[in-house]
Amino acid sequence: MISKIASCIFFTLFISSICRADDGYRLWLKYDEIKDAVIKKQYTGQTRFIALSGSSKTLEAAAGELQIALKGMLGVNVPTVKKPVAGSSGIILEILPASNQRIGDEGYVISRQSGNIHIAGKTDAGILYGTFALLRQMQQNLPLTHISIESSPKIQLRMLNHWDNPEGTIERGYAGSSLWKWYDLPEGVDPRYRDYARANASIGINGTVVNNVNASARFLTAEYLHKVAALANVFRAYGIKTYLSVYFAAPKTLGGLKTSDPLDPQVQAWWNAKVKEIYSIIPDFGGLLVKANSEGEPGPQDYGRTHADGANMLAEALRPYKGVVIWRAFVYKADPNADRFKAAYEEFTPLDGKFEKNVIVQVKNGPIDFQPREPFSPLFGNMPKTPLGMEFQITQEYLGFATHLVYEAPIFKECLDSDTYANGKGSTVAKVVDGSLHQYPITAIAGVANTGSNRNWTGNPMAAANWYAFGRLAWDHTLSAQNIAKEWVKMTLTSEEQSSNRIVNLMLKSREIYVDYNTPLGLSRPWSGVHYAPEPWQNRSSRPDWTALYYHRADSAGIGFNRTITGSDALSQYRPEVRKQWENPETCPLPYLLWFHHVSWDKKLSNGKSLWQELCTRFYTGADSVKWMQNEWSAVKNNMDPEMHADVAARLEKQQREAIWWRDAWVLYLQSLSKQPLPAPFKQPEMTLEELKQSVNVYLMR
Ligand code: BDP
Repeated sequence: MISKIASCIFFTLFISSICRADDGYRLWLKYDEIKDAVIKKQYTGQTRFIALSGSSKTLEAAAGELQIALKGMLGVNVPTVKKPVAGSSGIILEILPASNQRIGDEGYVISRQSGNIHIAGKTDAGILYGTFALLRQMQQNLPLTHISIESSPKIQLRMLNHWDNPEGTIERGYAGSSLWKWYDLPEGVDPRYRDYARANASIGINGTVVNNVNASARFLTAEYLHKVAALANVFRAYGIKTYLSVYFAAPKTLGGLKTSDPLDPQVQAWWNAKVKEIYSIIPDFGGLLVKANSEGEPGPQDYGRTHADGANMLAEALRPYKGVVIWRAFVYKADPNADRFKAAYEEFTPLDGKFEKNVIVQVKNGPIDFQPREPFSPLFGNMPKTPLGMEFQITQEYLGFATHLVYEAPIFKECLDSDTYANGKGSTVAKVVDGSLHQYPITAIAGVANTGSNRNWTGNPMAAANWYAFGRLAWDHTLSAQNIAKEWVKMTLTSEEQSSNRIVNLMLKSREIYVDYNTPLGLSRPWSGVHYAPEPWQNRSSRPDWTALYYHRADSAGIGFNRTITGSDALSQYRPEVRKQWENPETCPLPYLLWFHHVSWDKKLSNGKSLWQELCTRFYTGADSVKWMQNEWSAVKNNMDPEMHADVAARLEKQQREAIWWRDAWVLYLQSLSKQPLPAPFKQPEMTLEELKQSVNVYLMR
């Protein structure tokens, strides 16, 4: 059934991986032999065959996955058959009638009937997702005897966005170079692409944008479209559609036209022809992602047109093929007097209802830029007539790259669970994004990928949990950060209960610890540069809004950005109920305080400490907590793979040093403004501010 050659390569790669120490390549799809003899015996008796009546690449992928998994976990070769074997128990993959109301098109039902395990879906993709759901149960050694699971994704388009460039680099990528070997493609198809697709399918991701939003027009050439098609040919069987980011000025640069004005008939004709060409090469192409009039990228405003004009032109071209336009709302102008926080709302809310039906506006979770903590973007809840998609960042641009351990599910959840009050209490961001609040006809969620060519995919093995968590939440945003971490740890690191609990706890605390030493109390740091080293003093840049000062506004009086009515009034972009939570500095929750208020150093906070004392406390306890993380990690050493353990331990050691670096940079710099001593029991940093600045300069020089 399964193409022999493909399964052979697949299998060889897989087995050779199993035989070595754990290098992380298998991610959460390890399928190691089950140690518990009772469970193993039970599972073996319950999975003697895999019955599938139909045939398709996707069903073959599902059956193939089961075979590999069962071989790994149980040590048996399970045959695929056309009909259930009488008198024996096995797994039956089956299609449900389209009329079935209980589940969505990609949903699945797993049930036990007459001794067999049925995995049913309305589509082959649904069956594939059900297959991975069953394997997730088995990898956690959960009993199958009364298994009964029904699940459908809450969001339609669940995508990864790769910021990968044609020359193989990745913008904000920290795990090696691009997975896509553009030079070898389309003839050379790395078997790794299939493993990428398997990993994504296992968590329900059904779309991938393969190139950077700062897009090269090269991707629209026939040469590159054929390369992309070769990737799409691999992804298809796993239910994944392929998308491209486009360069808005391509009609000029590539097409030789005099303009890229979206209202120009020649430009429209150029895009129509280009889209037609794309679909002739990739028949199930998903659509186009666009970053326009943002950070120097061209766009419709270059011709006095609106974002809607630009998006609608592409939507027209894609409509005959049922393709979508995903238009990003990440826009802001280089105006030192404006508040970047307000820009996306100001530009996009007037356009609500003006977009074609196959356009989704993709909004970053926060109003600024993937900070360690941001309030939710005020666009959510304020565009009822325009489908808004969520954009999260999985890659750790502001979260310590592949060095710092930050489990991101709490970041994603914090945003999704925020209440916009758009239709009264309970109008969460999640309900905006899943379409239930405004009855959006299309729904989407994207994560900026953290994958790269490193053997373990994500650089830091712990960062794979973020890829995993993104996918699981994209499928079902009601899952908890804790349960997702539990699943991932059990499948990836250790099944030993105590160690697993310890790691989950460490993961759940990691984000708050990072925030404490990096950007406590609502500080942010999207200043220019590599976004790694501390530079709170940075006051010069090619753009005034790319300085540190622009964001933290620290001076001799205090620190923080006044976004109340006496300041930029960004708070007015939220509903009154939301505004009320944040507009009063006396009652504003501390995690958001400096997002909305300029607070004096001596100001007494709700916990009785002065702002200065509280800031210092956060910086110091945050940095100290990394030592706690190290200790926790040491404690699990004997219950997991030694190589992987050592890898993470080394990263934590560096994180510990760098947490102190961040702490000291902030403390020394802010002290030069607050002119206050450090509160007891904290000790003055060893370096002077000048020495610290020098260490950052050296870092940036490399
Ligand atoms: C910022 C990144 C930049 C991206 C931009 C974007 O620093 O590299 O191009 O976002 O999302 O976070 O377009």
